[in-house]
Amino acid sequence: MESATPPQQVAGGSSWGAFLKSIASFNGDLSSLTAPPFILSSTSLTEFSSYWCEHPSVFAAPAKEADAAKRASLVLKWFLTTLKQQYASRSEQYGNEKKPLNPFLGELFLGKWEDDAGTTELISEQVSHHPPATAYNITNLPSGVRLEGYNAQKASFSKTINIKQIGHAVLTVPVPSSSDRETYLITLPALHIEGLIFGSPFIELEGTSYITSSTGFTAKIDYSGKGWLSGKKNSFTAILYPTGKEKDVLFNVSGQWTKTFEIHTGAAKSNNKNNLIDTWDPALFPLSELIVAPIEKQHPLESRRAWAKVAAAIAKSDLDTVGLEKGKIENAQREMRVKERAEGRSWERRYFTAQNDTPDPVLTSLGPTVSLAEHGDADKTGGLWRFDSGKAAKAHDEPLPSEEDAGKLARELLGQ
Ligand code: HC3
Repeated sequence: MESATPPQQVAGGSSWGAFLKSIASFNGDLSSLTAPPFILSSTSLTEFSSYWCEHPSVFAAPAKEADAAKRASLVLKWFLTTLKQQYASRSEQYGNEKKPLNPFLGELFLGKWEDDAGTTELISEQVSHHPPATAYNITNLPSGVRLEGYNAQKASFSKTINIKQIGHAVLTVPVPSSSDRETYLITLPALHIEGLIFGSPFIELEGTSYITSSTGFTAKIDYSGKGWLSGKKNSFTAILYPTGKEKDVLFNVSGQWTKTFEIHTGAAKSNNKNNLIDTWDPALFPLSELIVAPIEKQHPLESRRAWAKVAAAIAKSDLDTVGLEKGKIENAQREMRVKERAEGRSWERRYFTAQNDTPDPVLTSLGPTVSLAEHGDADKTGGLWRFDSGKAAKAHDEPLPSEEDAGKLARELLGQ
């Protein structure tokens, strides 16, 4: 794991101080932040979708639980275990949060996990560029547990970078010994960057997020950080209750999302070792390894292949080449959009379809509980994105483009 980089003057005259000044006047467009080279990450935001499932057996566990309330508590547990990967996996030592690559429209990140939970497949696609939005679908094949969702970020500056996440996730869990499936609607927490002034940025979550289920349970998660006088970094408390009856707490969870947490039955006031039913310590549960095809076997639009030259230049801190190679992709993408407009067509997403005209059944039934609009803020994410199994089957059956066709695609779409 890399260590935190202290504020410094770097070759090319790009200093942390200059970066802070540019942040203070930035317009909310995260992609426009010109960060110094030591803060650039070679990981694209399309890869972040994998952070939802780095413990596939925890992801699949609810499908084995017969009791509906306990199932909901396992879903809550899984969600809480993902927070460390989502928001701190890149900055384990704290203070090393970097600026990810801003994906191009149509960028793909595909992978799978093979472990005790069987095969779990991941599909992530950049479905919108203006505004930037990433959609994903993750399926554990043996259990049928499936997560789909999409997200965008709305950033603002007030003392630091504040990010509101727009979008949501939907988890589908097959109910054991039945043909029923239950759905969980998951909202995404807001976050801000701490430690900016010291040149060691890390994420703190804030506010409240929810998980609400078609079987009538809601989990409310409250995030807090280290205050001036008390509190610990990355803290949270969560309660699970029958939807609409917040006082009838069935389970409560508390701890730090980067460290350990405990699950008790009932309300927190009665917590003791007799009602402690589960604990989580990430140190005891190693992450399952995500398998990604070698670059030469990837589709030209797959993230690590498309950004390979930029990533190599970032690794060498060669800012000129980073700028040049990024510029090639951005220009080719701009030209493609102009061409599409002239031809009266738009980019065909490979795995997802925007469902803007038909009311979404999950948002219609569960959205009001968690204050999510029926249209899912589609105007801020370029659409209400849902996984399209028809498109996925077609993509699955399509052979990889020949070397010649891959070259053509890379030239046309990525300027390479
Ligand atoms: C804000 C963020 C980009 C967005 C990242 C998101 C919200 C993306 C969706 C994932 O599911 C969860 C997630 C985790 C981390 C978020 C990133 C942290 C920093 C990055 C900014 C664009 C970079 C700001 C620059 C700097 C140097 C302060 O890190």
